[in-house]
Amino acid sequence: VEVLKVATSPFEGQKPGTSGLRKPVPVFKGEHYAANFVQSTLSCISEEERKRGNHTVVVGGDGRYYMKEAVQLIVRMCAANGLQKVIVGQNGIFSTPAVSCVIRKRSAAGGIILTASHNPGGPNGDFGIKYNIANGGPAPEGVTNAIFNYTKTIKEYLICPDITVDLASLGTQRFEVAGQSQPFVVEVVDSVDDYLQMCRDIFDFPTIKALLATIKIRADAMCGVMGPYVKRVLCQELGASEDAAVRCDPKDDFGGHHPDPNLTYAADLVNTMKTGDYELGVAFDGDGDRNMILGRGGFFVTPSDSVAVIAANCDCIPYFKRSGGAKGFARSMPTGGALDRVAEGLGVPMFEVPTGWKFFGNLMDAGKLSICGEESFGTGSDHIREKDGFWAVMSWLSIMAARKASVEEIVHAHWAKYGRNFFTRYDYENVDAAPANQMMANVEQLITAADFVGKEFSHGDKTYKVAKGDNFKYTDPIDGSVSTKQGLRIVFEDGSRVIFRLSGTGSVGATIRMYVDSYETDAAKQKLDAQVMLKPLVEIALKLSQLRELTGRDQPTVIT
Ligand code: VG1
Ligand code: CO
Repeated sequence: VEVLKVATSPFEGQKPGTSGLRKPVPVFKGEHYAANFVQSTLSCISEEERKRGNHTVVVGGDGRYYMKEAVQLIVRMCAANGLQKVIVGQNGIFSTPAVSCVIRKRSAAGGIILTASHNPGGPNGDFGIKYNIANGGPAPEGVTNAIFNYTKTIKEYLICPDITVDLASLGTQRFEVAGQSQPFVVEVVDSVDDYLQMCRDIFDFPTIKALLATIKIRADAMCGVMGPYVKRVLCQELGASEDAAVRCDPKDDFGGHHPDPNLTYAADLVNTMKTGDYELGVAFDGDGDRNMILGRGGFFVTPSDSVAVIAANCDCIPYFKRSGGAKGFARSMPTGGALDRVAEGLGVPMFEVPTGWKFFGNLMDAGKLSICGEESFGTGSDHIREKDGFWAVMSWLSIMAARKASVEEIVHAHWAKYGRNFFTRYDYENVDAAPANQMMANVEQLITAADFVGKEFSHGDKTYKVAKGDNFKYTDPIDGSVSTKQGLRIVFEDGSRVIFRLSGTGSVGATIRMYVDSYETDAAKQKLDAQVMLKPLVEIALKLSQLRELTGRDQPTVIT
């Protein structure tokens, strides 16, 4: 096949956000739009990285609308750009954690993941392209900045338009590319196999299987990529009952819903759990890196608690037991502080990084981090370099089996031992950008003013005194790289925190996130409702930011 050089010109705004480039499908479908970004990505893989990575790139995505076209485009461009091999999931399907797993297992140079995660899909939904590096993790900022800079000056891209891959058939397809000494190889692999093998190494299947013979689980894939993984691993391998798998047929528009595992968008699961028929309810996002954990009756485990519970009980998981326990824990800055208490209790080092999984990778590669999480339903470990929804579920099953306890009992025992961090996040989606930016600017000015520390804020009978206000700045302890402006943070003297951030995963307008975290040792108060407990701080935060006044939004779109 011939290699074609296509003339193009830059598009504005091809800057990868918190997790790749995400835009509405019609934007990606525009002439040259996706090709420009793919060329910029491929051009940023150095000769040395290609060599070390066996000239191989892994490609796959969450099944959303436009994914198959994008896979063909990427294969054509990889061939034209001198890569020797592409490994792609059958029908283009790979969960995000599966791509991370396959990159590592096959020692590839990197991977290209086609997903906009929890954003809705379909012809008018979102699409996304994300590059992961050889360690299996999201490209760090140095790489995403290089890609962005390339998109600003791109003049041409390389493509082999005559290559079309049969994505349905497992096995190897070869293409002779003009001017290249070796054939270009595309290997279509089963979407689940490598991931399943990895799970076998991490967890004890017989133990989990025995547990699932006695309790019922309900797993909602929200019509995203996780359907095949749930059916194969949870049902076929581990014997979960037939009615365990719900919405497990991937749809390119996710059935018209937000494939986002939280109390709002996975309300069906919550209602099913309220029947009391199931001991464990779990949901995943479109690309399978997020998870929600519910106990019988719909008992909700906040993600900040979930990672803390897994960390505290990691001796129930063979992968950690083998290596003599955890090396370190980490959470993103806005995530509730429950994990910090566990780190303290176990004498394990603790790290706080900016929002986004890419910041955990260096610590893991350096052998300093084993278990980490984000409040945004992301939980994971150093078995791969992405958050991993299914891993979180398997971890919970392992703990339930070892402790012989229910989800609720495990969480209550955890609070009794470590105290409880109450946590909530308010999302204001699709706000006009101007007032959102104005609000952030105002808050930053207020909280970084010289007289802010020591100020007191009251609501009802609660008063909080400011200990610190800043715009979070992170220096990577491994490579020294600095990331600034990672969220406006107000810390009060009792350790309670209020944080404001603008989302970096939306595709239109602005999304404001407001996070509130507060620690409670009083056992009598630990079982109270988080919204009730955090009400004073929420009101203080809304008032000092003037969020309602500036955005015109009385209520958030989503509360978690
Ligand atoms: C959000 C979450 C963040 C997460 C990111 C990617 O980012 O807050 O914690 O890492 O999504 O997750 P933002 O910038 O919108 O707050 V996923 O599952 O969308 O890849
Ligand atoms: Co996701």
